Amino acid sequence: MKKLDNYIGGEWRAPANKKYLDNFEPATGKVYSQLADSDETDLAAAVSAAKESCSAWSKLRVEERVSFIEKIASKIEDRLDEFAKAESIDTGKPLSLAAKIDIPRAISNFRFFASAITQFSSQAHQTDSRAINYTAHSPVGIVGTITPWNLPLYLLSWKVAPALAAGNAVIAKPSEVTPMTATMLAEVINQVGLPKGVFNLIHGLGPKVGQSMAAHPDIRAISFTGGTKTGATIATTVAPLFKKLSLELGGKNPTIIFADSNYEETLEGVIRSSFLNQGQICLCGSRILIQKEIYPKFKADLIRRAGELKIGDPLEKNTDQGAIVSKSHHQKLENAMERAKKEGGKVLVGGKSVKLNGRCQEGWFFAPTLLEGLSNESATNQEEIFGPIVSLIPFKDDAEAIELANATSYGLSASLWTQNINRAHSIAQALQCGVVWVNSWLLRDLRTPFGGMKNSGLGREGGFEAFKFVTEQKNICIRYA
Ligand code: TXE
Repeated sequence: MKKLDNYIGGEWRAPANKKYLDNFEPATGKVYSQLADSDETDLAAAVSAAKESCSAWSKLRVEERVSFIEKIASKIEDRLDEFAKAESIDTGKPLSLAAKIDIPRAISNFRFFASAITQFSSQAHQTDSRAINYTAHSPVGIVGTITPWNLPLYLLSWKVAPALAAGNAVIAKPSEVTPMTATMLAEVINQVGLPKGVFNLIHGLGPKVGQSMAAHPDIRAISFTGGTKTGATIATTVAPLFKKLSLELGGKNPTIIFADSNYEETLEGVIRSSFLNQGQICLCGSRILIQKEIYPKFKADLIRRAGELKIGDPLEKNTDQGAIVSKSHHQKLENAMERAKKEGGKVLVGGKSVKLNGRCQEGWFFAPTLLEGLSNESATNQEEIFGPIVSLIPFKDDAEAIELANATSYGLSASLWTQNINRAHSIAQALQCGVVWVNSWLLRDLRTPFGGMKNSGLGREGGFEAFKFVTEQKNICIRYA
């Protein structure tokens, strides 16, 4: 069975304790590889390798760093099919999705940040006619990335690329549930000859080696994407160390549909924003707010479309819905369904696990589910479920839509469907969240700031925001006579 080791100081290293964790294929429920169950000894080795390398890396000319990062992008592109298959097997997501979105977006993350760093400039401020100030940006040193299982390579590359481009060394800890493409990224990095110690990969459990990363005083910035509870634990550990922290956490995002929207476009957009990647994307809309005039018709069409989604082997071409990432997450979805029913929710379609035949008979599948009849205050409509379970809620007018949309402790994203431009602007301004899509969803421009408000996170990544996060700013004031 394939063993996934750590990549430290340019070498593949078994964990010091020689312990490994099982890695499951969600579509079959079977163990298919093992990953290092690292602890603080492995982390100490990674920190020491990163420390040795970071000064020389930061002093390279920008074009030299850029050239390495571009090579990483090209090598992933050369192996796109292999990466996509690995991502699909590891996560349970349809192969077609990994091939169309996850891996191409990871490649463009590396390309984008390689190009963006050449445009990153400092500010200068003239003080009357007495002095000039300029702001210098220097890399923080070692950046730790802790990433989740839903978009493994995509989110890892989103953090690693800007950190490397800005001259930092990186210690990356991918989710223990999906370690495969991070290992392949380390292979690629090894092939392109990135100086040893600049990129280090540590596998293992969050509360163990992830926690040690948060607590390590020499890792000066932590970029985390994952659950809100985990984010709070990390924030508590990091606070007295005054390290930089970026938290991209969960959401309970509203999808707001007005009677004046383009009906067919909206229907397809909402099916996508509800169920893409089995609803396991922090940006998925899980509260579907529908204006009363079109509620009965839109509901009927959503039921029809959700029922048409093909649940199947992720490796098959025509599969729309693959497997749920882990047994424990699958159980969490079943528990969420029980709770929804107890709260008085009516199941319109789905609502249960699905058994497949053949290769996938032991896999963890769940039907795309639409619920109605739950108040916005119910736990189902307030707590992140992170799966293919969404709830329909009718609303009367703009004011009620805004009130319902904002009545949650989260504030990550929203999507808004209307053809009235005034309404689009005024509602977008009133929504309490970091990202608003109008007549679209998951349309991305890598230059834009990304992150959430309220319990959805802290700080922004994306574009120059990412560079500001992985660098320290210093103002230099020069007085002249
Ligand atoms: O994520 P965790 P889990 C949400 C979603 C899901 C819930 C829990 O609602 O049901 O979170 O999922 C590492 N110190 N999202 O438990 O634990 C862990 O090893 C340091 C939303 O799988 O947050 C992994 O690498 N690190 C989400 C990463 O944190 C720790 C994506 C994320 O795992 C740690 C995933 C600790 N104490 C889940 N504990 C999104 N925002 O996209 C765990 N980790």
